Amino acid sequence: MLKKTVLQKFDKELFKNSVIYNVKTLYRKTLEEATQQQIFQAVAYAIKDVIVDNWMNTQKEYAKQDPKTVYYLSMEFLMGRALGNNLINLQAYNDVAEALEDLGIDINLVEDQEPDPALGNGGLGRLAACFLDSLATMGYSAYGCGIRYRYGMFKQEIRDGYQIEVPDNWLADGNPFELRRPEYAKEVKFGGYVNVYVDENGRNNFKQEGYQSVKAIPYDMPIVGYGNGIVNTLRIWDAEPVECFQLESFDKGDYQKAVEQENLARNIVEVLYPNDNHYAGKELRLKQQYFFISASVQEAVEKYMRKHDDIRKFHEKVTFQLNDTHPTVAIAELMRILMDDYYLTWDEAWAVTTKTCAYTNHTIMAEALEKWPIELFSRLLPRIYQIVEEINRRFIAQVSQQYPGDQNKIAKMAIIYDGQVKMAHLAIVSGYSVNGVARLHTEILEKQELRDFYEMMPEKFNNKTNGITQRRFLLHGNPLLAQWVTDHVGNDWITDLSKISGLKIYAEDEKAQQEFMNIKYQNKVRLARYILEHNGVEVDPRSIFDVQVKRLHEYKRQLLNILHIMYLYNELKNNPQMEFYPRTFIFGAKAAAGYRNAKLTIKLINAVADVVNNDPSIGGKIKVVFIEDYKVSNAEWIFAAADVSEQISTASKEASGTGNMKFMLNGALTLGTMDGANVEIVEEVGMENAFIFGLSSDEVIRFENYGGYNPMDIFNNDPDIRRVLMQLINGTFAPYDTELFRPLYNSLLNTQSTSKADMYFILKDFKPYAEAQRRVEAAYRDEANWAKSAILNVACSGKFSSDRTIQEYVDDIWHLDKVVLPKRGEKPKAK
Ligand code: GPK
Repeated sequence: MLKKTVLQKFDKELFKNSVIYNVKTLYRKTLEEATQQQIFQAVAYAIKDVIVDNWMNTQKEYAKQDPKTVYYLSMEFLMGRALGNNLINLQAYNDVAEALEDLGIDINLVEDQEPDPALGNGGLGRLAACFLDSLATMGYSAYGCGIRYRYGMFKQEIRDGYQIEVPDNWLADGNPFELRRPEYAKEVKFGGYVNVYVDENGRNNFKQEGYQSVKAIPYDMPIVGYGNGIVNTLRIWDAEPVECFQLESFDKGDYQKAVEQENLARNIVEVLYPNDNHYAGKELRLKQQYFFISASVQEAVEKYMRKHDDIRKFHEKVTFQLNDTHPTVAIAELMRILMDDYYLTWDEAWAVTTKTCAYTNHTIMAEALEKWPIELFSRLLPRIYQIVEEINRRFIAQVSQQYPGDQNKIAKMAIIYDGQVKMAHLAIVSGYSVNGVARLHTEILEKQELRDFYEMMPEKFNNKTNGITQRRFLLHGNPLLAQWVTDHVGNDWITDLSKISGLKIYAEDEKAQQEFMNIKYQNKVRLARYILEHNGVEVDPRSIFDVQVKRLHEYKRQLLNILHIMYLYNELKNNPQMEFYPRTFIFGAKAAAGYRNAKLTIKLINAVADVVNNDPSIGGKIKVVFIEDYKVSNAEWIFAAADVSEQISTASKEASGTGNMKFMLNGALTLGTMDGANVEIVEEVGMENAFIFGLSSDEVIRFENYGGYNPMDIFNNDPDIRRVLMQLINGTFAPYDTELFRPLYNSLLNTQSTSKADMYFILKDFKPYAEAQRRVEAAYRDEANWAKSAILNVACSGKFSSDRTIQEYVDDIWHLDKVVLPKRGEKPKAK
């Protein structure tokens, strides 16, 4: 077993012995006999041993220093693989790679054995993961709190061009990094009714009775800070049935209840809902929300009370950040605990709660807003509902006072209205901070979506432009470029990305340009190999790699991209001699299982790929690749290999985007609309180093407010567009079923029962997009200038580190204390 910490000198022999020992005790095997998976487990346990030392030390130090702690409450943590990242943050990656090589083991193959922990859908869940990395690296006390889904985001297989969802049994081989903590189990109660009893002190006691309960068992995952010995905790909750009844004493009713409770426990953490930016209103989803929130809030309060005596000062040591509205029941749950368990008055409990909870909004898409029917909400969470009703009653009184006689204000702002509980309103009214995730997004919240709330409580509103961790998305994902950056500006960028601006002076340096393009080429070769292995498609690493990877959603407009590819293909067929720089269009995207147009778009991409990739008459100038099962682990390789970053959402719809930042960090040029954080990316790198096109968010919002536009005018007047659209319904890409893509055609041209024609302005932006794509091609032909722009993108990406984002959360919202660990063997300094 390892005895020293990796922060002290890495002991190679000790590590090798530890791996051999683990293979023996875990599997009764020698290294030669062990499978790849078993070697992965043995390596992971050897590293965990090191991490646990640091973990214990960190928690001991936190107990001593008692810093304020943030609980990042989130339904999703899209962590990605842990092993490589942990090694990076322990600053032990190269040493371990060497040690494994001594043993005849390739570290890449070992890393590749780990299933991606995919407890998230996309941007929102990955943001949570980046934030945890930054919090640990910057020395802030933090817990991530979430759900240990038995099945995470589904695995995607493509069969006959269609997406097939395959269950993600990520725990099949066990998760070596987690620790089960049964001593912190909590009971969570659902259903029943609330009775009021007056106790001996004359106080009202609210008791939930006739309920069903579930036992919540926490599993802890270590979150390793970079090079600082700090290890924070991601605490994810599993569900187990409560052991509840003695066999002799149960009658029929007890038996029924026991069975129901067991089913509840079995179902509740079974699977992640695979919806991104979409509210489905399922009862089980609300159960999941209350399940992990009740357990997390109970634990936060208990932990606080173990060391403090005055619950009225809870907010001085604890803050809850609500990652979207999904955890918003935390507000009422905290009120409940403060009043029912600690006997605070309403006003006392409210004073604490409103200084503890803060809310992040991640979207303005109407279909993503959580609005629970009263019937469902009150049946499942009767006590919580009472509390929300009272919050609502008091809030409405306040609105009436401030806007006398304005019924409309109440209709627009009430928390409970029209038979529904509006979770965003609850979060805004009951928290001390409301933030958007990019400047433009926050402005739209203030001026449009949340205007009434902004008017009434402007002091709560603030912007926190998203960020990403450079440790995973450059240092781990792109080791060649990371080394090159370090060679030019030193390695401070790893914990202070602003330092990467030192690269600017190399943008016009011919040698630097050549080195950069060479690294990009090698990364393209690496991705080409992956694509050949996984997709059986051969792509030319000398072509332009033009990439759109993100969840499939109509507002993200993958359809615009593929329609444009169809248009280019038509152009090439018309004129095979035309100037055309070879291009590889790469897509990666999962569609929500029930999202028809999204799934059909995947089929269209693959159908176009089939035709284009196999048409000898275009001489391989266009290749279209749909990468199966886009996930964090292959994303790291994809960003590293990209030349062009497609960020083409309908302006105003993408709250921020974070993939855009990962591409930029890896030296891809943005082809995008003025949406989300693209605005700030362009502000940093300069318009001349990006390709911007299309409607502005103001223009989009104006169209929306004044009845849209008529895509038929474009269809009638533009033969190129008309031809492409006709190809959706004339069998060009589906000769066996000419009606296959009719729904996509209809979405663009025919007003549907629930939506306008071309709601996302694809036809309106089509020609500007095609024109921007021509600029891309022209720019790429000038290799030196392209390299200059690419280097500048890397150099100007400093703002988009999640370290910067977290520091802003700390300064403006959380006010956490920075923790520095004393050097081992040193007495800690007095505070
Ligand atoms: C927003 F509302 C949601 C959601 O349900 N899921 C999700 O991933 C994303 N998001 C936004 O769509 C992105 O623009 C943003 O960068 C990301 O959240 C993180 O803030």
